[in-house]
Amino acid sequence: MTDLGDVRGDFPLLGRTFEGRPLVYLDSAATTQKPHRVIETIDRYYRELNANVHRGAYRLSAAATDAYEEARAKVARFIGAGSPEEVVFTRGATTALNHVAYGWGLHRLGSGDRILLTVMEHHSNIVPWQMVARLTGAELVYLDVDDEYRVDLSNLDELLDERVKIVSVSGMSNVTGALGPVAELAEAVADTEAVLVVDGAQLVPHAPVDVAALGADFLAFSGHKMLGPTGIGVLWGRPERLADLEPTEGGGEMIVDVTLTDAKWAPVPHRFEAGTPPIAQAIGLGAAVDYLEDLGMDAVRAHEEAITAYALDRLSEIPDLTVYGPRDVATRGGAVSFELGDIHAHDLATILDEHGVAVRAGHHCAKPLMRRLGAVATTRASFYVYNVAEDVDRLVEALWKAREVFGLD
Ligand code: C6P
Repeated sequence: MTDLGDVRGDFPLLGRTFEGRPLVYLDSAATTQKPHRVIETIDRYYRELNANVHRGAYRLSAAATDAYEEARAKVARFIGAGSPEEVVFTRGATTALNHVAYGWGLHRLGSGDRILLTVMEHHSNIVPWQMVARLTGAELVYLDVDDEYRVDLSNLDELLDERVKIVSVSGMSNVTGALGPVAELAEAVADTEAVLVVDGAQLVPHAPVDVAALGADFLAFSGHKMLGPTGIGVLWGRPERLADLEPTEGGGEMIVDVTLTDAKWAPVPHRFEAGTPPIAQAIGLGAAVDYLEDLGMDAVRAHEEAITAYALDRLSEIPDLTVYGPRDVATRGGAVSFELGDIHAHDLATILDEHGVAVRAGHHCAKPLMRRLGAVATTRASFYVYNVAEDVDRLVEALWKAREVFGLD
């Protein structure tokens, strides 16, 4: 199935059993498991390196600062950024998107302006824009999805007029798995005044991303969805965009001078990192990036296509099962949402859990998309580097059991 080899042994949690059954972890779109290398890096940081960064005049603090800045450089290299200064550490993708909404949108939008989104977005790429629209009088407009669950670009020319100042799109849906039309939007936006923001929370962990070729102005993603710890994420921005972005949080670390009435911002990216940053988490993310680079992101993507194709095939054997997502694996990632007859998504997830299969159920923080799909809730299996064909087989077996339990036969 894969060029990755069997990496499961690198992930201690995957050795857990539930009532004698080995865990089948199919919720990596929510958060991924962590390899030894990440866990050990964080452990070592607290044992050997712990000190605050950018402050202390002593060697331990200098070493912690070096490790923190080295993690920034690793992330920059991983996404093809021109320099580490293009990488802002945040709490996660959500915080990164809020930085752009409040640091860019709030200062530039006004009544008559528009923000163009898609109905496929996660709440993190809708709600901050709604909040800023409320404050500025700007209006939200949306691209729809088509019958294949892809963003429908047929009325893009009509919607993308001079009123649109921000376009923000997901690189990959956490519900349907559909890839977002980033390249198409980048091309369209290039002729306008609008900036393009990409929510890369699901894209960056699962496919090679090169910001030099992406055509975006800003890219947001989360460390915990790419084998790193929670509490760390990234906002990448083009240097000229970051230079014009306003900080949204004030405090220590983000200034070069403060008087009783005024403050002068520190250079980018530090002006966006007020307060003590998530040091151990950033260093842990650096270790996750090392691990993914060793696997190779092309191989990660190839594995995802293979396991998703296998899952879609096997799921098609089950009567009454509806998959909400594209069939062609070249146009999608490994988040597979489905409904089984009229079984409620949560009931189904509970039965799957009884068989050791961990999946997510609900609206997946994408209520507008769920409404558009006509589903109140779906059950979602999502795959990552450590999933193997047997995991899919266990899911399918458990779904047959669920059919029995709910009398679907
Ligand atoms: N989706 C899921 O189970 P944070 O919570 O900041 O790390 O990531 C937010 C986010 C933004 N965009 C997309 C496309 C996402 O999938 C997520 C997180 C998780 O699908 C939790 S709701």
